[in-house]
Amino acid sequence: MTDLNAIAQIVDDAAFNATAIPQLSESGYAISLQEAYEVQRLSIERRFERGEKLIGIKMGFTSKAKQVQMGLEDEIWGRLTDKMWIENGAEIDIQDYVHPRFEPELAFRIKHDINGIISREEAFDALDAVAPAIEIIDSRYTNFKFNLPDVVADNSSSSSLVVGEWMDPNLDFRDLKMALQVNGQTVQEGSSHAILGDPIQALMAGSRLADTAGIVLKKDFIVMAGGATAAHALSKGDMARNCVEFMSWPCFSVKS
Ligand code: OOG
Ligand code: MG
Repeated sequence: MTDLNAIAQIVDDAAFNATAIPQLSESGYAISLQEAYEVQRLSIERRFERGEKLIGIKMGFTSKAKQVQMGLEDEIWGRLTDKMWIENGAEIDIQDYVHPRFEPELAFRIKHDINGIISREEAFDALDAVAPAIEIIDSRYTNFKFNLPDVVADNSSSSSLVVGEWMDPNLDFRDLKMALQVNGQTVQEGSSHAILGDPIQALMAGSRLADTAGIVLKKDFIVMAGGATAAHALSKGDMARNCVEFMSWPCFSVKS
């Protein structure tokens, strides 16, 4: 029997110490996708024991651009904790990460509890606000390479999030231009349309998938919709931002 607790400790230690580990699938820990989600749960339990709190969930591989970049097609999700929150405009230290990348996203803030399969109307009904956002992902696996169970066990590469100004959820956010910039230069361009054709679908998918782990999306939880473009690697001294049409431009810098 595979000891899922032991694997949870391996991925959690790697994230905590920002050290790369070999892929589980290549180090004798061949686990199923279902087991990988259990490893994810157990690894986040360890964070809770250190005092972290659940603040929401993130969706992954909700755009073709991300699927193509990583060579994986299935939607995945991960858990977000308060320690992952980076204030808009703040500075991060690359030493706290293995090999961080950033990607342009939208964030949703939940108004009232939702769980399981919900309609588009129910999703909008439960939507308190929408904001432009950046996800900083950081796979704990060497060379940022993994298969589906590997990445899911590693909390779907969740690392940090930066959220811009919260806006009225009635704003039409189906097709907003997004541009990732580093030091004023555009490095990725896309549209929110890339996120499942309509980003509200990411909230619906999040509600459905979180329910498989018994998680209710509660008031004030955040749901990250997934990257609209491929992710871009960060280096010391970078000033990174996500320029979203009709929205504020969340940003952060990387300490030199
Ligand atoms: C997995 C996480 C994917 C997204 O927005 O698609 C993700 C990865 O690419 O490392 O966060
Ligand atoms: Mg993401």
